Amino acid sequence: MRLYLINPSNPLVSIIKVKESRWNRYRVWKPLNLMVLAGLTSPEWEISIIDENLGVPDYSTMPRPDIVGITAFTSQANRAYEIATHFRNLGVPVVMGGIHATMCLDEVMARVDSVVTGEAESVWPQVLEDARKGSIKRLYEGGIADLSTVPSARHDLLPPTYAFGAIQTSRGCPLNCSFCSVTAFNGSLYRHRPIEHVVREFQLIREKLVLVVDDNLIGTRSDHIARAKDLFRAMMKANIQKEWVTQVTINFADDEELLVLAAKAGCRGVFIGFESPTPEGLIEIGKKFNLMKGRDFRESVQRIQRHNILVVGSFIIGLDIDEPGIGARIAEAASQYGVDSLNVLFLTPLPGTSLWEQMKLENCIALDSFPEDWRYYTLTYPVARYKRLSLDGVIREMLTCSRNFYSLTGILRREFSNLWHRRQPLINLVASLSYRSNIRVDCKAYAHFNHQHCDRFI
Ligand code: B12
Ligand code: SF4
Repeated sequence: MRLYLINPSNPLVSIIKVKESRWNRYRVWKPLNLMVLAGLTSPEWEISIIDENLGVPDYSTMPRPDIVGITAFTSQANRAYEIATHFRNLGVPVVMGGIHATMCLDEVMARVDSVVTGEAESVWPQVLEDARKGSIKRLYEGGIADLSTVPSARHDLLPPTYAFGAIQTSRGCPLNCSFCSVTAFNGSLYRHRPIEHVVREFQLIREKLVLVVDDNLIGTRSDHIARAKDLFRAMMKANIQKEWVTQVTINFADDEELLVLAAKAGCRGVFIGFESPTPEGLIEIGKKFNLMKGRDFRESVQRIQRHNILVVGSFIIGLDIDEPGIGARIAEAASQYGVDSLNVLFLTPLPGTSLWEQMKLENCIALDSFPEDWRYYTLTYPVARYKRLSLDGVIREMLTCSRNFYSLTGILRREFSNLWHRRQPLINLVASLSYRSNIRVDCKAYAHFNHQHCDRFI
């Protein structure tokens, strides 16, 4: 029995355009979801994981599979439907799962044979068993998984092309920020995998560099932090010898022992959502814990960096309170906080979030011809009518922000500081050059986008 697991490409996402910037190799990540599904699959299945981000194969020249499983973020949905149509025309049953299938069930149901909603651990073996018998059901509801049942992902099934391996240690988030789908999809309970499973899986990863995909590795409570410390101690004890990056909240900076252990366990970089440079912005999107009284962001960032851990700061443009000048303001705030890299995204209503409900109610969603328009839901295109910024205006703010932060003087200043403090100057330089070269790519893409869609934003 032959199973294809496919991660569709999204040609509009600049991070996958490896040919346009060779630094982008460091920004193409493994589809961990498909590797986990493969880990849940029994040995009688011959599995191929196809990541179209490495190149779209000619499926017609490949052996006919018995079933195809497709994953998709919202931005990949259109390509997912094209792949589904190809295989359904051959009479091969197609199953789709993941975040988009869960949030847009009716749309997906109409285009594939079977849908798996939620986390798949409890239902995937049954899907395959039904497929083997030729009696696949239209819907399987996975819900929220018991994380002790998450198998080691099949790290051996993808080529050694990627710069980073991938692993997950926890799921769920109680914070429910208005723009984020994690709480809606993975639930508000912070759950974690048994530490020994995580350590064992780390040892299966070939790559020296690893992305720990958790949304917030340290959780929100003191018992979560205690668990993170135990995990780091276990990783040290097992001598896993990996360098890894992950996502955390700024609270990471508040516990010196946590920072020491993380660094000793191999942590080399963290991605932190600052989201807005103003308290009003943070209140608007519900990111209240960034408002902790007396928090000095610069001091917090420096405390993390002192442990040789790079900090990537993420911000959003397009909030109701954002006015012309917000791009420069974000670049200035990011420089003032002292982050090593800056990642700025357009406020985007993703299906299933409270932002989606609100923007729909206020009739602010400009690109709403679905499924075609999903390809723009990459957070790198404006898809909504923003309160105080026109389409031209919001794009201008985005470009100003990137140009200011990634100016040559800005890069050199940060590089000099990293060299001085011996904080991974090479990784930081690669990231900065990658971001800088993407400005050119983005500029072209925005001009084309504006030309095609400006009338829909009026
Ligand atoms: C790692 C990650 C990335 C990596 C992706 C690596 C990859 N190729 O998978 C990178 C950095 C590239 C990335 C990029 C983006 N991401 Co991202 N990312 C994540 C993150 C943090 C973890 C995903 C993960 O690996 N989880 C671990 C696996 C095991 O869980 P899972 O994917 O949910 O899979 C389980 C189930 O969903 C299900 N399942 C999944 N697929 C399938 C398929 C079948 C057939 C079946 C049966 C089941 C099934 O089974 C799995 C096991 O239970 C999630 C947040 C999250 N917690 O999910 C955001 C998340 C998926 N990303 C998101 C977004 C918006 C993006 C971007 C569009 C924008 C951006 N700049 O961040 C880009 C888009 C890239 C693109 N190609 O279009 C959103 C997606 C929302 C949506 N509706 O689409 C999320 C949910 C975060 C959020 N803020 O809401 N991302
Ligand atoms: S943005 Fe981060 S903190 Fe907010 S709900 Fe999503 S995962 Fe949780």
